[in-house]
Amino acid sequence: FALERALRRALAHEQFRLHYQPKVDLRSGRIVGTEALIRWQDEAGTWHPPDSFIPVAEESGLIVAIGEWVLREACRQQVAWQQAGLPVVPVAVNVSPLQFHHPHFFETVRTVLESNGLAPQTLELELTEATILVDHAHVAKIMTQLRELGVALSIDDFGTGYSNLSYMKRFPVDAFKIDRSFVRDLPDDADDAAIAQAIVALGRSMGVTVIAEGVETMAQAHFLRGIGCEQGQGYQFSRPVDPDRYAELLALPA
Ligand code: G
Ligand code: G
Ligand code: MN
Ligand code: NA
Repeated sequence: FALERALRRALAHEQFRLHYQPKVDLRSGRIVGTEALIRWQDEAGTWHPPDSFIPVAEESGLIVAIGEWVLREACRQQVAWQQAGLPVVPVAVNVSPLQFHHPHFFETVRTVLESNGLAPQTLELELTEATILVDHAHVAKIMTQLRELGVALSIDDFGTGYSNLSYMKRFPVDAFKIDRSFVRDLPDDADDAAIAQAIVALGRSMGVTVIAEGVETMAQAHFLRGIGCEQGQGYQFSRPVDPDRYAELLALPA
């Protein structure tokens, strides 16, 4: 419970920050989107990686409040970048299962966009398979509402969940993010190459954009581009960086 208490304090004392990692068009090299990733520096100055506190936040229910903070902050930042005259690309926010299934989730998203005067098209939500593979009727309803509003939806860590592909057909999504475990050993690993190709083919047949996560080398980027994967994200292009650094990247010509 010490960690839970520390997280409450972190929220109240504004100890969370967002870093941003570009998503890149593999053909042009241009930045076509960005993912907001939470960071926490406690009062002693120690940085905590999200893997160390997001699960606790999820178990305690605090993720609902933290997730709402992330959404507000990402939208506030998006407005600030737009006002600074930077190219407009969608900002993606990770949504955890509890947060998505909270009764007020859709209304929260709608209100945050509206209060920031932000076009829904500039927001994307990253959901995991774990989020969408329960309570189909409710999930489909919320996803449809979000899409009708204009918010883009992507499936994070694609391929690591149940991967019941017939479910995928029923859910309206804009992008599949190939999990980085399938990218790490590209291009040499024949199984991973086959998986990546299958996901790209699936995306193409469904009209869904495919983005590879965890792209760390030129060889991986080259292979992915060769099989028709449209976008990449990873250290090869940029680590997650603070908002000022991200604005610099966005302002650079591709
Ligand atoms: O940012 P990486 O650097 O360490 O993130 C690790 C994990 O934490 C990833 O699975 C990522 O999706 C998750 N994560 C990062 N930021 C957020 C956030 O704002 N909300 C949720 N729910 N998960 C996040
Ligand atoms: O689950 P999610 O995709 O939201 O997780 C994003 C996580 O992946 C963050 O922890 C981020 O720091 C990490 N990440 C981003 N790019 C790379 C990369 O090229 N290699 C590795 N190993 N991790 C990455
Ligand atoms: Mn993600
Ligand atoms: Na991921």
